[in-house]
Amino acid sequence: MSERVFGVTPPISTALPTEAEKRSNEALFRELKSQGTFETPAGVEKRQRILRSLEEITNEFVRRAAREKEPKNSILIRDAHGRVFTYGSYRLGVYGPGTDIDTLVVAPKYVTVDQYFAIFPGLLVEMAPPGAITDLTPVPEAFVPIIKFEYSGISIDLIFCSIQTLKQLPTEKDWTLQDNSLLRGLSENEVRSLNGTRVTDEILNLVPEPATFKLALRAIKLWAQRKAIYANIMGYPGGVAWAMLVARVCQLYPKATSALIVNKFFNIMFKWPWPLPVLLKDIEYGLSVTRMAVWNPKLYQWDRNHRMPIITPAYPSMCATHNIGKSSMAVIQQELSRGVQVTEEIMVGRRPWKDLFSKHSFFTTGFRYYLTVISSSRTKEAQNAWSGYVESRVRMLVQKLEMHPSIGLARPFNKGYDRVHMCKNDSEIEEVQIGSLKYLAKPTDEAGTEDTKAEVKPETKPEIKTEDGTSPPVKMEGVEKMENGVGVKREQDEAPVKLEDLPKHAPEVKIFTTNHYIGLQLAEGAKSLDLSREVNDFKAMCTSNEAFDKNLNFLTIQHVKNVDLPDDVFEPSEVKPSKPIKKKR
Ligand code: 3AT
Ligand code: MN
Ligand code: MN
Repeated sequence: MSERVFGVTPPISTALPTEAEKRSNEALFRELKSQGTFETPAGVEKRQRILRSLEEITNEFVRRAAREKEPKNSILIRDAHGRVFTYGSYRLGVYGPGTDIDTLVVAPKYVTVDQYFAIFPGLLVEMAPPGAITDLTPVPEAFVPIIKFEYSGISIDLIFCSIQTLKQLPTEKDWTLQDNSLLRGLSENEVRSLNGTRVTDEILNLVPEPATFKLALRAIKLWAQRKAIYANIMGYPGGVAWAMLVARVCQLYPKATSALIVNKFFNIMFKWPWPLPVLLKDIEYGLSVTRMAVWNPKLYQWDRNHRMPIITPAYPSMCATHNIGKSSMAVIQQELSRGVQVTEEIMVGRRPWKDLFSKHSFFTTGFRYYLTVISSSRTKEAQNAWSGYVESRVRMLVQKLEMHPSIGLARPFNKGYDRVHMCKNDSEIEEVQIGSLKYLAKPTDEAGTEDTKAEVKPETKPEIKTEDGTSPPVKMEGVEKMENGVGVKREQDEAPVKLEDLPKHAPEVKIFTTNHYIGLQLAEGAKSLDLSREVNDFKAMCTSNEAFDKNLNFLTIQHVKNVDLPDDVFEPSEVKPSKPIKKKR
């Protein structure tokens, strides 16, 4: 009897689960349920309805495109149809109540991306139930062109690709995008669009038991989110990378329960001999359907720089973790090692699964010193674009900081904090731009304050810790300082406008800010820290980009001591670091 071997090596163990492992698995399932990671049955059904509707809209879109292309070709028009695929967490079957549906519209060769942006948005509004489509945002200039919207309250990321080898798409229900020749004639960005689905499909094909994989991945995703090490853009693994790591462990233990997979995940990944890549199958080289480079450290110096390479299985294979830097790798390793300890105890019944999902201590006890990158704008739209750009650059600042001899670790928090402020005059605006939280809008002042990107889930009781007392305070130079959440004004700033100079009932102006926090650990023996070069280089890089409009946008980098962190980064159950009480002698 021969069984299919999944993966590039034989399995480590094919042992069947023990009774204790089965019980632990049930406990894990219950914990993930009570943590609210599963979508409700009604939500599941709603998502299926939305996808059916998107299929209809897609077919109508392709018909219209066919009519534009060949108005006299009635057969082409009659048979014209598109196909809808999903990718991301929805396709992997690990979505929760709040997550989006990542969706791909596939069309025959003659349909252009221009038609997609010209026709699809209007058709959506026309064909969906009245009022169902909100926040419709086409982004044609994105790396992967995308239409974003909410459909009956569910966010949809809709991307597009037309297949250059097909004038009519197959109608078989089980048609997939697996065939490499479908990539023929596509641009790099179009290959990227197709590969979201091709990669998730391959991952599911390459694990022995998809259901086991999914539950284990849910656990790992929740763990990584709680530890703030989930976010490709900030230099941590994203959803696809975590999925591939879990899939690899599933290959090595084909008969194991999800609970054991989670435990083995920590053991194997903590000891993984990086930069040995994690592969789900052998990389396919030498196909010539696209000119895109396949990940190959033997050939490309760039690929040799990847610290924790996790390689996508679908051709052309790429590294999903090229963003991981020195500090984020150190943080990931530390969390993996804690994961080993905790899950070892969980597996022998000495601790509950809940303990694996306790929240990070990034703000509570993690650091004494932080940098915060504050992007701000005068309108919400301007801020969406500007903060998005700045967010994508924070990694570069982290990289510069990591090279500084006095810095041991520069850990970016994985999410930004969005805030809205109401200002009465230019002086207040300037204060807000450099970090003041004095003019925060009340939640009633309008949308914006509630959509802080960071997750808010009350968690475990934090340890109370103030000054560690071992290292003397460090003098920080080159970065503006923030105290009690208020930026210290620079000397060259003009005198603030006096109240009597203002017109009565001055109209209030909204200012939108996004803060990214970077926790700093100093190198041994470091006494002072001059970050002016790193900070100035970073500011210059960002403000010289076309994303920056000096009339609308502003950028500053401040340093914040733990005791001066703003209240809203803490949850009610957390204790904010406080200044040590000086004893009277
Ligand atoms: P959620 O459950 O939605 O939080 P997810 O894994 O579905 O997790 P996303 O919806 O953010 O994550 O992304 C789905 C996929 O889309 C992952 C990646 O292949 C692609 N993707 C997302 N953002 C980007 C990006 N900025 N650049 C390139 N690809 C991206
Ligand atoms: Mn998603
Ligand atoms: Mn998405």
